Amino acid sequence: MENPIIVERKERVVIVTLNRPAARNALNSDIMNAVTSELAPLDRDPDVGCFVLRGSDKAFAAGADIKEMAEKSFSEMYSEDFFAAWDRFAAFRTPKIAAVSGYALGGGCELAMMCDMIFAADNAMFGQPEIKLGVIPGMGGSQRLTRLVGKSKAMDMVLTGRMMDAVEAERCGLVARVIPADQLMDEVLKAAQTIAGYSKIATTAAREAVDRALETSLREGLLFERRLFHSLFATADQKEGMKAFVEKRVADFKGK
Ligand code: CO8
Repeated sequence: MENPIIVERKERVVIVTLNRPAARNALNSDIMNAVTSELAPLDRDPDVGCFVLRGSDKAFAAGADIKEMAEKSFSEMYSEDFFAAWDRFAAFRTPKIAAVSGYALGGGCELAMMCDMIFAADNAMFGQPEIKLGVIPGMGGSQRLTRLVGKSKAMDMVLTGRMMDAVEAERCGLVARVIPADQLMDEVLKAAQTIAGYSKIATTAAREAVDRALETSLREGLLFERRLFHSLFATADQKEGMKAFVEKRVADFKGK
């Protein structure tokens, strides 16, 4: 059996490729277990500064594997807490970029939204088509999509099940950048290497602070940010970063 994912390391960047192209990278339990278990030790590795998650040219992922789910009963879904393990991927602390080419539908769109940002090829298509299957989004689509694009657009996507292209996705805030398909990985890797070159303590704190904005009030969020900012003055990387600026040289961060 082919490995459900391919994990490669380029210096401080880890590239994870979903590897079921013939099934449009439909997300089955094998993929979920491979992603969560293989990335867990890398998430803790101080020498890994960024994850990149990608699919094939045709499909980032066409959703949860409908064939795997179709015959399950409520008690099976509930007792195994079906697909809850993806929460572990969302909780990884290493910055993660989704590189989306082709379809990102249902659980595929939701998996992309679990990443810190989405870079989309100009052929990317996003959607939450679960309604067509008699169900609703189940991996965060009703929650993360609403926070990213607002209620009206989220309702449009979730209730009609239509797809949106990369331009619309960028316009409404789902996607950070749209890139010509043949340049997608170059640009994603450039951004990933930039992020991975910074202090991992600072990048971890930065994403925690941004994520907090979606969870809390402005007053609490501002206090959380300020306290995190203060706490970074306990790190050697803060000293190095500011010293390097004053000395007009490139900082050499150690993640300490
Ligand atoms: N599941 C299983 N198999 C799939 C899936 C899928 N989601 N998507 C595609 N495939 C398979 C097809 O069955 C086909 O298999 P085969 O070759 O054996 O017939 C193969 O992939 C190629 O598919 P197509 O021939 O359809 O390829 P096209 O390029 O013509 O079309 C599409 C690609 C548009 C992506 C089309 O395949 C499609 O619409 N797929 C289904 C999309 C969808 O409905 N996704 C939502 C799934 S439900 C979901 O994601 C819920 C997530 C929450 C779960 C959490 C629970 C708690």
